[in-house]
Amino acid sequence: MSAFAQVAEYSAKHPKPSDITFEYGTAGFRTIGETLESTVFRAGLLAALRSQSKHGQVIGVMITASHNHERDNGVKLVDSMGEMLQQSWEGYCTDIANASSDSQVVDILASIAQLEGIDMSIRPKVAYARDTRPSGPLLQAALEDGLAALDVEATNFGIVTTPQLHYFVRCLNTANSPSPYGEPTESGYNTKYGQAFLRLVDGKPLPSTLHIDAANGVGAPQVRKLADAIGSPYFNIEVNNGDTDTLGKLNIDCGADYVKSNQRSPVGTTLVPSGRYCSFDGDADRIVYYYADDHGIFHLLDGDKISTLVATYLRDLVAAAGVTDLQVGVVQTAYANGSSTSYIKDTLRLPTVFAKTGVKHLHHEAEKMSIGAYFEANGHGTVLFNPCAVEKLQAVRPATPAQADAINRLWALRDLINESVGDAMSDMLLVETILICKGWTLEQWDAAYTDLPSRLLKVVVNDRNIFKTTDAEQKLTSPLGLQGVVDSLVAKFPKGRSFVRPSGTEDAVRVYAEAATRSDCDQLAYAVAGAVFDKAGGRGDRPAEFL
Ligand code: G16
Repeated sequence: MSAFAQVAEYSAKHPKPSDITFEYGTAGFRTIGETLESTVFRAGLLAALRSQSKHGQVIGVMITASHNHERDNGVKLVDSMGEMLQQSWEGYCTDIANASSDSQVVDILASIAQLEGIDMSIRPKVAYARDTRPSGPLLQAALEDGLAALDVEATNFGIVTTPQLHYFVRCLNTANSPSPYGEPTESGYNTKYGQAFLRLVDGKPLPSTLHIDAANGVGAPQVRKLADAIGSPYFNIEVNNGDTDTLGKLNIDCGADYVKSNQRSPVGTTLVPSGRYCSFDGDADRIVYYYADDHGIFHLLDGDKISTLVATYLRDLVAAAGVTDLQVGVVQTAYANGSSTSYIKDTLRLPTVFAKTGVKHLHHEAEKMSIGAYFEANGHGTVLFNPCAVEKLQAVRPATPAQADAINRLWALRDLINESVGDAMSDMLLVETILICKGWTLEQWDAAYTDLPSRLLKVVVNDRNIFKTTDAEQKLTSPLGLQGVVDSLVAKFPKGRSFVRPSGTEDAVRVYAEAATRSDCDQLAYAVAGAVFDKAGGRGDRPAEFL
C-alpha cells in the first residue's frame, strides 16, 4: 500500500479556498484564521515528510499568528534543532498549500519524497502546540488529521509560547546525545532557565518589581508558571494584560508590537518614574522594555538596546575569562536604529552585519560568529554560541578566581539563553540578570546611547507582492521609480533614513523612517508612506499627514 494511500480521503475534509493564494512568509503562513484549515492540514503532511527526511527526528508545528490581530492565525514548521524551517523547504510548503485538488496534494508529496530521497518506511515524529487564538482548536483538528493521514507519532504540547515549542523540539532531538538540551516539558523549561537565572544573580541586590504586559496572550499563564518555579524575590513580577479568556483583547492596544510601533505604554499601565516595565507579544517570542523618566516622558528599550546590553556584557565576560580569540558579534536588520549601529561599531568596536527581516535570516548570520547576538529592533532575538566557541571555553584552564568566575558565568548564561529562537521569557531573564549584576536601573541601561527618533508605519495597498527589495531590504527595485522618490525625500532631512518593504506576516507594506529630530522623522515617515499610497495602489485612508 502506498504511504500516501489515506491522504486524499483526509484532504477532502479540508478543501482549499479557491480564491486564496497562500505563501510561506517571514514566519510561516499567516492570514484570517478560518481560511487556514487546508493549509494547516497540509503543513502536518509536510512536517511528517520533513521528519522522515531527517531520519525520524521530531519536527515541530506551531499554530500562532504571534503579534497579529486575533482574527488572524498562522502555522509554521520548526526544524529538528528547534530552529526555523530550512528555507529550501519553504517552497514545498507554499506549493502544497496551493495545490488545487486532493490528488494534487498527493502528487506533490510524492514528488517531494522522490526529490529528497525520503525513506518512507521511517515513522515520522511531530510535536505541536498552539496559542490562545479562538481559531486554534479548529486548526489543531485539521493538523491532527494531517498527522493521522501519514501515521505520525505525534505529541501535543497544548497551549504554550512559540519559543517553548522550539525548546521542546530541540530537547526531544538531543535527548540521547552527549549534550541534551533539557527536559521537554513546561516544568523542564522553567527549571532550566529559572535555575540558570538564580545561579547568576545569587547574592546580588534584589531588583524592584518587573511589570509585564503579556498582550493578553499565552505569555501570561506561562510567565506566572515561570515565576512560581523560580520562587525567589529576584524574580518579583506583576502581570498586566493577562486576560486570555475574553475575546477581542489579544494584542489590542498592548503587547510588544503596539508599544514599539506607537512608542507609548500599553493600555492599563500607568508608568511610574523608576518603575520597571516590559511587554511580550501575543505568543511571547518578542520583548521590549520601557520606563518613564522623572518628567513622566516615555522611553523605549527595544531590541537594539537589548542587543547592545547583551553584547557588551558578553564581551566583558569573554575578556575577563581570558579567551583572546573569541569574538562577540551583533546581527541587526535595516530597522536597527542608526545610533545603535554606530554605538556597536564605534564605541563597542564589535563586528556587526545586516540581515533581511525575519529571525530565520538573522539566526544564520549569527551562526557564523563565535558568539552571535541577534535581535530585531522589534525585540525578537537571542544569542548563539558557535560549537568552536564552546570548545575554546571548555579548553580554558583558569589561572585566577576571577577568570574561573567569568567562565562559570558564561556557562550559566548559555544555560539561560534559548538558543533555538528568540524567546521573550528567556530574554527577559537575560536582561534581568545583566541589570541585577550591574546594579542598573532602566535609565542607566538607556544611557549608553540616544536613539534617533524613528517611526514605523503600515500602508495597505492593492498588491503588496509588487514590492521587491534588495540590499538587506533597504532599497526597492519595484515598483519602478518609487525608490528614487524615497531617496529624494530622505535627502531633505538631516540624518534621514527610510526604507519600504512588504510585510511577510500582514497584508501591508511597512515604511520605516528615522531622522535627527522627532518632527523631521515624522514628516519623512508620512511623506514616504504617502508616496507609497499614491504610487502603488494605496487602499483605505491615505496615511495622515504629519501636522
Ligand atoms: C515575525 C518574525 C520576525 C519579524 C516579524 C515581522 O515576528 O518572526 O522576525 O520581524 O514577523 O515581519 P514582517 O515585517 O515581515 O511582517 P512574530 O513575532 O510576528 O512571529
